[in-house]
Amino acid sequence: AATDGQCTESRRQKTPPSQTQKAQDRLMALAYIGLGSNLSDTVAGQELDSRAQLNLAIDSLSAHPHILVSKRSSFYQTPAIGPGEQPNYINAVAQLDSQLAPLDLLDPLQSIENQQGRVRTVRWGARTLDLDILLYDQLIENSERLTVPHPRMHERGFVLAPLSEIAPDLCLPNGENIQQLLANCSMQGIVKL
Ligand code: A4P
Ligand code: MG
Repeated sequence: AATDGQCTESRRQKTPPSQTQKAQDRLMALAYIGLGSNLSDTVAGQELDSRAQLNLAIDSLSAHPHILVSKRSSFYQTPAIGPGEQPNYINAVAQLDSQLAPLDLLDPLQSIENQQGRVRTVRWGARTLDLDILLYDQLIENSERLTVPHPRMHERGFVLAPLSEIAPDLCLPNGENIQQLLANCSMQGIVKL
């Protein structure tokens, strides 16, 4: 449907790929979460590198009673965008099926960030774990706590590469399709692991 770079129909997947107890037959929203880390941290006495941070975050999301992690991308090593010298990031994207309303989904994401030693100092500074809601169905929201779609996702290779891996036909609410965005953004320094 997307030959001219625009999307004419929503490609929202109505049935999650694996029907678990959690999914049952309630109405599910499909959300995409961006995961990023460029610092190690010590969690419960164990030193976790960036990959381990992302794995632990995905495990914590899966353990939530109202979240089903239905897809996850590969990990990507990406050069940091932000101030000063920073280590490379590890980035990934997960697809979630959930009945949680957008702000109710943000709460567990922020508590997982906090559990994993997230300290907020400078904007775009190095971090142990960042969990962003990239998309929530075809919702457009601009409120104090939440902007969806994520306002910078369309220009960032570290988001678009893993997102297109798990959702190659995805359309944004403004009609842009992911292949078009991907073709127009820089992949310099991004390595699929
Ligand atoms: N918030 C608003 N919308 C959202 C959303 N869609 N998802 C609010 C999550 N949170 C959202 O977030 C600040 C506030 O944004 C939250 O309280 C929430 O209510 P934060 O995580 O504390 O701050 P941040 O992530 O430093 O800010 P920001 O502006 O979201 O940063 P970005 O744009 O996400 O950039 N380079 C590489 N290679 N890889 C990365 O992953 N990430 C960043 C962060 C910079 N450079 C990077 C990467
Ligand atoms: Mg964030």
